Amino acid sequence: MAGLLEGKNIVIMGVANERSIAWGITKSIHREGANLIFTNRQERSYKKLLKLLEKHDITPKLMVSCDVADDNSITEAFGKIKEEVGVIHGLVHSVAFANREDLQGEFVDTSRDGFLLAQEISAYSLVAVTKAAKDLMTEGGSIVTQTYLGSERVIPNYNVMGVAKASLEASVRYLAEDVGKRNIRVNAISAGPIRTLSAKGVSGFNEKASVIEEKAPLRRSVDQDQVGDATLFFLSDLSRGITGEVLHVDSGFHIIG
Ligand code: NDP
Ligand code: N5H
Repeated sequence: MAGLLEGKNIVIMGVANERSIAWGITKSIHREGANLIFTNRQERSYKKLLKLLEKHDITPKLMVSCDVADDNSITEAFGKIKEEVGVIHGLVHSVAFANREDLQGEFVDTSRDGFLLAQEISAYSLVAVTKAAKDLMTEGGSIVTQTYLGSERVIPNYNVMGVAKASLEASVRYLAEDVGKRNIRVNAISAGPIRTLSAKGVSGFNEKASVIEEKAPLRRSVDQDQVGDATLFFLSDLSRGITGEVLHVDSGFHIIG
């Protein structure tokens, strides 16, 4: 039987290493026959990704550098993708950043610069890459981003990132309306805590992860493969009637009061 994404060209932004959520997504969509186009910011991530692809015997269609903080970098990256690949059918946005000092203590102490930086990299970047990607999605498409429950509730230490994720989720809805007429869908996955490079060293992670195992309906933590399969659903035709949605992949934790 043909894979769910056979012959589809999918751009994946945000693989830093084997623990990245974007790597879980890569494995799911590779399994279903997608052609993979990767973007990285740091050289270090690019090298890690090269090794990972080799280890898993995956041949990417293209790898380009892209810093979402820089409009020229986005234009160049999507220009190269257009040149080398032409049409794309999907985009995975798995990128966020905030200063470490803004991920502890009280939200009220967030600096102007820290607030704007979190918004720029973690929310505006989705707007900027959707603008660039939509012109390459001439056969329709699907865009999927990654969010966290801290957008809906006050979760200690998530602070500036919670406000950025609220902005990201609202952007998903506004973007969904804009690009819907081109048959492009925009959705988000709200994942439970997963130990990744980003999560490393931020206070409060262990506590949040253990609460899932105790309190979530499924009483187990979430992993990259589960997020990968849910993202695959959004990228595939199985979700063709869904846009502007935030889907929780969190063992059901968000329904518990
Ligand atoms: P990773 O650290 O593996 O991935 C974060 C990625 O963001 C890195 O690949 C990094 O690229 C990229 N990035 C940061 N700044 C920029 C930039 N300016 N331009 C381009 N890329 C950039 O962590 P995760 O996999 O955990 O994070 C992926 C997404 O999942 C994030 O949006 C995060 O908020 C979200 N999420 C994570 C959860 C978790 O528990 N881990 C839970 C819910 C949501 P580079 O390495 O090249 O710098
Ligand atoms: C309640 C929690 C725990 C506390 C908050 C964590 C927030 C993490 C998100 C941001 C994206 C982490 C971040 O920006 C770290 C950087 O300051 C430092 N790290 C880096 O620069 C590394 C090297 C690179 C690869 O990282 C990035 N981002 O570029 C939330 C957790 C329970 C769940 C969670 C961890 C959510 C989330 O959004 O990631």
